[in-house]
Amino acid sequence: MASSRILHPDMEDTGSGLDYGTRPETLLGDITPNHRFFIRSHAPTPEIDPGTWELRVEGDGVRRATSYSYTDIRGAFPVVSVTRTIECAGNRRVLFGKEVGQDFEGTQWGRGAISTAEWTGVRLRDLLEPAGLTDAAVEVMPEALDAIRARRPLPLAKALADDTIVAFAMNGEELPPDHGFPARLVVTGWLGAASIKWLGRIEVSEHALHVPWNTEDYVLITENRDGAAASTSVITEPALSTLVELAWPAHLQPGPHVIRGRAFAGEARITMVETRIDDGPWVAADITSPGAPGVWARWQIRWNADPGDHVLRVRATDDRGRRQPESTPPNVLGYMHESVLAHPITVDDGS
Ligand SMILES: Nc1nc2c(c(=O)[nH]1)N[C@H]1C(S)=C(S)[C@@H](COP(=O)(O)O)O[C@H]1N2
Ligand SMILES: [Mo]
Repeated sequence: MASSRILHPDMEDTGSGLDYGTRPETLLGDITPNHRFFIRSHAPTPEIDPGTWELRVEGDGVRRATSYSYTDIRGAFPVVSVTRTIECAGNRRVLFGKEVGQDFEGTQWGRGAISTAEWTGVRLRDLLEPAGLTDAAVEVMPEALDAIRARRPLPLAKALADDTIVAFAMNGEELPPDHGFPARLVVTGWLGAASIKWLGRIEVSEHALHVPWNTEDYVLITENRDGAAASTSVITEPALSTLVELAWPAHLQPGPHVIRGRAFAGEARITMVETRIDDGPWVAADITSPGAPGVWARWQIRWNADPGDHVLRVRATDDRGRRQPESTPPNVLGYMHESVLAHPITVDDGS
């Protein structure tokens, strides 16, 4: 639906025709404005009439199939607003490929598949409750109205969490078509693929559900040396990561600078961010907004830049004691890149 696309022209174009990244150097506040929030869509944005739209809750895990109109979603349940970061599991795939000397298929993301919004909507559990969960219900699967019927199950506990919401607004505006109008799921601290857009149906199941997005896509597949699949695991949380709010590569004038960035730890909390310039020591950055589980933290450093070519490395630590590693073991689909990045910065000679 190109007519309603609100995308800023400076977005990172991945070349897929559907997917656009947020340029880190354009970030200003905690929130990513709607027109710069990254877009990851596997099929074109469906045109949905809110007047006839309905959201069905059904499956063997509920006692009564139930259906809600757009008016019900907007007006019949307590409304909550939560600020949450969404990151695609494939973020940094191009940089991952360079690290391991491999071309990964899939959306060619640089650093742009991560953004943060204040989402407003209703709790998923408030929509499930009137349908009457059975004692044996184990999974809840949101399903989309797009051409691929995008869907991915959540364990019951995550579906019932306080901050798992069906959002109808984003940063104080009606949800834009590309981000899931009329309603999308927002799942805190999990990979973007859990946050299904253009909701049409929610299946509650008494058994585990197997769909493309937890069997073929959004799974970590590792291979033996002979190319045979060695293991497959379903991705839930995204990688521990940081980004620098500069272009890649960056060009700066010599002299004092404040370099800013973000760090994200999925369901965990960032506790420390360290930076290192060239072969210098690791130095703790100032954490200027502490983030929270599901929300990126912000950090900054002062740097007096000398002319020449430099490399800025940044690594985050979270409250589970994880720290970003120097390298990431490859997986077939190039997900979950978590290595410390060597950000190239050229400082002009000032003449
Ligand atoms: N219906 C539907 N929901 C979807 C997708 C999709 O293609 N179709 N993409 C998922 C993926 S992989 C990501 S990373 C997020 C991206 O959300 P955004 O486009 O609002 O940034 O949406 C998720 N929800
Ligand atoms: Mo994604």
